[in-house]
Amino acid sequence: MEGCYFHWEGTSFRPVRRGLRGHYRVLCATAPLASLVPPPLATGPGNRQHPPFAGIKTQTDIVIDLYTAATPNGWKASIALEELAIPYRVNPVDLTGGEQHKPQFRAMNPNGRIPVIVDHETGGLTIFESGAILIYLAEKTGRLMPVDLSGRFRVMQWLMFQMGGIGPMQGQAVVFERYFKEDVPAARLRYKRETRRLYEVLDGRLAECEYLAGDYSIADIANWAWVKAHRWARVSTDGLEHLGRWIDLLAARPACQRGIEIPPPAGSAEKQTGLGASITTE
Ligand SMILES: N[C@@H](CCC(=O)N[C@@H](CS)C(=O)NCC(=O)O)C(=O)O
Repeated sequence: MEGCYFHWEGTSFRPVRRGLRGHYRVLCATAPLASLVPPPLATGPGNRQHPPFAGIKTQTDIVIDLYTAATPNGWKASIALEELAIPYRVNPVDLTGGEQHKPQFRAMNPNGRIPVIVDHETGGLTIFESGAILIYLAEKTGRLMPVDLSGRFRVMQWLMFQMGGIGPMQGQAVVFERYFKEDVPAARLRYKRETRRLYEVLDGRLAECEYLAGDYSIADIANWAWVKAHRWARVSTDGLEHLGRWIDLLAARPACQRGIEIPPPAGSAEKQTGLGASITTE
C-alpha cells in the first residue's frame, strides 16, 4: 500500500497554454488508455488520437510525455518540467479507474504508479519513480542541481529524505486519517507524529539555508510538493517558522503554481476522498 491522495481544490478542467521562448510547453491529452503508449512523433495516423491543443503546432514540439495524476508525486514531475520549460504533453492517468494497473501502463512502470515520463529526445527512454524523474530532468538540462560532487549530493540527500521519509510517512498519515475503512488511532498517531518530526528536521535545515540544498533545486520541489499539502494529512506546521517561510517562497514561484495545476483538478474534496480510498487502501 503506497501513500497517495488527491488535490481537492478547484473545479475547472482546461488545457494549459503558456508561452515561453516562443513555444508552448504544455498540452493535456485526452487520449484513452489504449493510447497510453508514446504516440509517434512523425506525422501519421497515430497522431490523430492526440489532437494538439492551441499553441502546439506539431507533435514534434513535444519532448516529454508525462503520465500523471493530481497528486504530490505527480506534481514533482510537472513542477520540474515547468521550471525547466521543457515542452511536454500531459497524459492524465485515471487512478480511480485503475488505468495504472492496465498492461499498457505496466509496460512503462511495472509498479503501476504515476508519474512516468517518456523522453522522445532520447529514443523514447521511459522513466518511473518521481525521484529518478527529477534527477533525470536535472541532469538532462544541467539545471536544478549542481554539477560538483558535494553540491550534487547535498541535493541527493534532501531528495532521498523526501522519497524515503516525508512521502511514505505523510502518505500513510493521509491513508489512516482519511481513507482507511477502520479507524486505527495508533496508526494515525504514529504516521502523523513521524510526519511532524520530519517537518521539524526540515525546519531546522531551513533555519540555516534559504533552500534545502543551498540553491533552489529538485530537493525543494520534491519536499514542497508534499509539505504544501500538510493540511490534507492533518499535520500541523505551527511553530515551524522557517518551514513556513520556505513554503511561501516556493508557492510564489510561477512554475510551482502551474505545476500543481497539472493535470487540472477534477472535483470536490468529498469526491476526491471517496476516490482516494479506492486506490490507497486496496
Ligand atoms: N515511489 C513512487 C510512488 C508513486 C505513487 O505512489 N504514486 C501514486 C500517486 S501519488 C499512485 O500512482 N497511486 C496509484 C495507486 O495507488 O494505485 C514515486 O515517487 O514515484
